[in-house]
Amino acid sequence: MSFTTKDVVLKEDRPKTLLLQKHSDYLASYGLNKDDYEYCMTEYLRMSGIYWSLTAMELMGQSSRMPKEDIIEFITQCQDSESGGISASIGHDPHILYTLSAVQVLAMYDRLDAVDIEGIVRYIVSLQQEDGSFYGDKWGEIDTRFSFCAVMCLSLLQRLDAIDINKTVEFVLSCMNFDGGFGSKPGSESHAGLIYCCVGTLSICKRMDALHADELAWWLCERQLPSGGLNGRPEKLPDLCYSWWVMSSLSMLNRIHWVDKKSLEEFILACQDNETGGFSDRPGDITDPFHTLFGLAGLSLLGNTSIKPVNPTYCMPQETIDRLKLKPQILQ
Ligand code: GRG
Ligand code: ZN
Repeated sequence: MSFTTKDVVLKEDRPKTLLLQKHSDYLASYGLNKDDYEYCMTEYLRMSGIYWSLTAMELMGQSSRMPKEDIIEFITQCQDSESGGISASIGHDPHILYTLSAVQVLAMYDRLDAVDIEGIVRYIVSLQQEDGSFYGDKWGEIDTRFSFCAVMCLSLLQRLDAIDINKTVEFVLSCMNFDGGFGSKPGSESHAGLIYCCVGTLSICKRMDALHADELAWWLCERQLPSGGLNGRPEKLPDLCYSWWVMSSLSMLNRIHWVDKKSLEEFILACQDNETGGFSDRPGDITDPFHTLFGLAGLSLLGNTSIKPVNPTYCMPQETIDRLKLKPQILQ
């Protein structure tokens, strides 16, 4: 029996420079044809799609190419007047994931006044449980992703005081594993995406001291594979989005230098499509706005100066976080 590492091999003819103009054109035209198959199939996550595209455009200094007034009008139509929550598309059920995406978009546009803020606060408060955890919506699934959405959303609204922060932190810490990582609920396997959510929650709640920083950063930097790319847990293939989930976590832990930045940058650049524009999960795959945001945001964390600085906790431009006077904690 042999133990082979699951990885990809970067081809010699891969993109090696950043194709900014192509990415801006790709995102500007995404969704212009409302009958497009892929656009129709992603209606159930439209609000997050808008957040991924707008944030990527902001980081490239190209957000004026997005239809601002249409987006704000769409968001107001997605707020449910009864619960106060926001849905992914008009007529869908509200969910904390899309409520967060909508608030992030409005915060970037400095237009939080466009929605009923008290309604959003009421919605998030209604989702917190006795043990400090959060439901994602009225159907009652619990996940540490939803704890992160709750605190990020309320902090952007300057209303963190509305929930029980001590219990929120206590629940997240009950999901910490022996390896220093976190899963989706107590006892669940460590996964880089959920580590980002839990570290992000502690960053916003200013409780980073509760982490086992060295063990956790060690587990995170072990996600790097020979191709330079990162996987989300052991024995898995690399995927560009982990350049965000892993690197943002290491950045909050102030240990970004624990990975080989140069080979990671090469992997990220290799995930660009030099014909269509945009980034994909792995070199040669089809591009999408989700991986396009995390490719650009990952490069920003690595110090690429042709992209604006991104905040590692919020995955939003640092200038927005500064304007809102938010100070998420970074380990010193
Ligand atoms: C503000 C950026 C931002 C996010 C909001 C929703 C959310 C908070 C975070 C999601 C974190 C998460 C769970 C990311 C993981 C996404 C992903 C690639 C899941 C795939 O998991 P598997 O098990 O794939 O299908 P692997 O890579 O393990 O094979
Ligand atoms: Zn991915």
